Amino acid sequence: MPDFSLGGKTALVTGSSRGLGRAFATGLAEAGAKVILNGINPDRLEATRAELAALGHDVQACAFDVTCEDQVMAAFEALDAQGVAVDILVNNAGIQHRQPLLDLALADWTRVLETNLTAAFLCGREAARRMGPRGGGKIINIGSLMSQLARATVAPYTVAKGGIRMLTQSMAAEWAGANIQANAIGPGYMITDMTQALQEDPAFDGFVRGRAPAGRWGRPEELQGALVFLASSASDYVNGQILYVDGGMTAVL
Ligand code: GCO
Ligand code: CA
Repeated sequence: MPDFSLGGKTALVTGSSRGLGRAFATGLAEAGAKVILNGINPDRLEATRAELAALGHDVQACAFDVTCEDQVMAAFEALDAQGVAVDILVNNAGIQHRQPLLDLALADWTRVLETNLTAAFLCGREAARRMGPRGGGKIINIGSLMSQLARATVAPYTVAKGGIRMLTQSMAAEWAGANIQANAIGPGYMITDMTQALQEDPAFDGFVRGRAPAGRWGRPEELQGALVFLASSASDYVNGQILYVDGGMTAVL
């Protein structure tokens, strides 16, 4: 039996006050990890921290903006000062902006790229600078179906998520020798606030059900098994991969 336990490990999950990030944080905590929650809204973050703590999980909140280099560096330095070492980093923070390319403003393009891609570089770099000297670690970047496939109206998100796939491969190329495994999860269409408008659109809902061999949307908890695998020593020889958890959607036309 390989070791899937995360006991004694500390995980930082960016963008974890709600949505998929919250499910990721919960899954890691259930597997035994101490979890550092992150978000930019301190009140929402504290509310989530209190809820997960009430379930008996070992959680701590760390509010910072993942797109701001100074804040990312300061957050890691603050964790250093507390003696908290991040063994597992989940680069989850993300936003969506749906608009046709012809109408897209540069500011929206940039905002989506910074949040969904540049932030993973910044947090990954700070985490890896510390993991290497300590003997290794795990980085899990959150991709998307759009790491592989495009659809109209979500170009900046698609570009960022495609970039996540290649950032993951670059991290593996550069950091495998330091015993850091960097992999990605590519969630399919999941039931979260971010996809609420899509779920409520009968045409889009029908598209998802028809297009996914599973015939349904995914639930955030259905990503937890893949995450725990990629965060545990069971995946120590898996590096630079993206694991699609999408009800089979990327497997078929
Ligand atoms: C969209 C969605 C995406 C998807 C997801 C699929 O507009 O296509 O909002 O965020 O839900 O990333 O993997
Ligand atoms: Ca919802």
